[in-house]
Amino acid sequence: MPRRLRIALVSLYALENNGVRHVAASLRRAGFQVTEIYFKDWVNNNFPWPTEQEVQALIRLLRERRVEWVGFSVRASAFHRMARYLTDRVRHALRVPILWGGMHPTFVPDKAIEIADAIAVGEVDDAVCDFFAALDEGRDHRRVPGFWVREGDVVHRNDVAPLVDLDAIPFRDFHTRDDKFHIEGGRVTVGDPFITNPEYTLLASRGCPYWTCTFCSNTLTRPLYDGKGKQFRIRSVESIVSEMEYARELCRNIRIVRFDDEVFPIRSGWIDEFAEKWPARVGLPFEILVDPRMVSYDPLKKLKDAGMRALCMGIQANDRVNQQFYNRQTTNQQIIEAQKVFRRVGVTSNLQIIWDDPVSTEQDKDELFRMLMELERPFELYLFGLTIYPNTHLARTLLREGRITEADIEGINTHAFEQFRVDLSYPRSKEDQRWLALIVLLNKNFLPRSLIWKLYESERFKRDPRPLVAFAQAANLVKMAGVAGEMTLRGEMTPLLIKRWVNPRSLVTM
Ligand code: B12
Repeated sequence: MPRRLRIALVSLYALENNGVRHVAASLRRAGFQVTEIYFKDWVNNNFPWPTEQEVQALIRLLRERRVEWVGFSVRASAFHRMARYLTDRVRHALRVPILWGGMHPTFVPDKAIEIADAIAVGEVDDAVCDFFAALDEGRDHRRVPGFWVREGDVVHRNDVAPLVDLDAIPFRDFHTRDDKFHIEGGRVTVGDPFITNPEYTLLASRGCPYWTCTFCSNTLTRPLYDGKGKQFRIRSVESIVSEMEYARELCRNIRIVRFDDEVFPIRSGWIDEFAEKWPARVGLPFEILVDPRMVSYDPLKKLKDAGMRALCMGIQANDRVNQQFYNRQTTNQQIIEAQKVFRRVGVTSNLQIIWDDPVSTEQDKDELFRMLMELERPFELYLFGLTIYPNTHLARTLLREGRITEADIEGINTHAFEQFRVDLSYPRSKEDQRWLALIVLLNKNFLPRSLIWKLYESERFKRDPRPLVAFAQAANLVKMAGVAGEMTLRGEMTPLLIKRWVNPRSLVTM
């Protein structure tokens, strides 16, 4: 049924934004006129404040499109202040109501509703159509599940909407052209800014089978949906393969597919079907994310034969910190064994570590280093800085124990903008500089392990780690050049990728 209401959805600093594309696709299917706006993109560890030119471009575009409701997708809490600023500017210029959706309003609905006129809490692929249909038909929109609505000082708080059936919602829209815009540096470009990207990202599931990791959003969404059905939902293989057939028609440059699931759904029947249909009907290399607890040879070998090129696995920290602080019941031994499996399967493994936590002792760091030294080479290492998201189990515990204040929590803090990926030149204690330099060096295949042990034992670098850090920076650059070369040969290197990752003020470690 055709609808009159004109809606804009704005993605903040993310050209990918699954959330915006899903909501846009659902609304378009329900007959609404939707304008998708991709407002700026991210650069590793650098999220500059919007310029006046960019704000004006946004306002002009919304005015030209005669938009009646503006929805901001506030995925990460660090964007809270930018979202607030843009909300104020758009509201002042156009006098239209503003809706916020995404993980941030889901994390802190009480704070978000003080700023926006309405917020979406949790998944709303279906509910968003109910919300706007009520408005379109002049019915009461204040009682729609999944939404909170503010009228002056009164807030109407509704329960979350039912979790969606992943096979029933539409694919993210890549076919609409004229309704999509990208704003960057005051320039407005028409069309989907991600359609030419060589990497296509998608989710095979929503939710997480483990959900206990204290730093993660799942410790928060799980209680939100308690008693409301199964939260970890896996798409059918048919739905995934059909999406890829649809996407390949439109995104002509796809070279690699990345599954962004919390963990890839490794279930025996499902993997068999995937391993059969993916190579036959998609045939593109792909990457997945796994947890040490689910690693075994057979399913990974099937995935490798189906085209899996690489996988990511979170190590995070050593046994003690993982178990006591992050509530991840994994062991060092499991991680060592998992890496052996990856080597047997012959798949590239990207192992991830979280640094900058407030509890790891020198002994924990030493144990982590020794465990990493035991891992069978080759492997890639991605170092992340711990970010404390509001309302997570981690934030609540650290606040209760008096180890942090509200100012350390993302939203007021913007850690994700500064040290999302660890940069060796960021100011840290001399001990941490030494550990990080050693960790950066230990997976470089061109450096023998015996050399790393010598560097580790050196008393000189314990006193002054600066030469070691400089050496690690140089080794890191050599590694980066190698990776860039390989990607160029595979046709995966693009100006967008260079812009995002080559931030000379904050070199990413790899
Ligand atoms: C995949 C992913 C990414 C991918 C995104 C790929 C893509 N194609 O979109 C990449 C790697 C790019 C990414 C980047 C970042 N991410 Co991320 N990401 C995720 C992950 C694992 C899934 C997100 C997803 O796609 N979900 C599926 C979609 C459909 O759900 P959704 O986005 O929540 O959208 C639904 C609703 O929220 C709502 N909705 C969303 N927007 C809107 C807007 C309106 C108007 C309405 C009405 C509704 C609505 O409707 C949607 C459909 O139901 C989540 C964890 C999680 N489980 O959510 C973390 C997560 C969202 N990311 C997080 C963070 C911190 C980041 C980064 C800041 C990291 C960084 N420094 O680079 C950036 C931010 C980029 C940005 N500018 O937003 C945190 C945010 C926590 C917080 N409170 O701050 C999360 C929650 C992970 C965590 N640690 O717990 N991320």
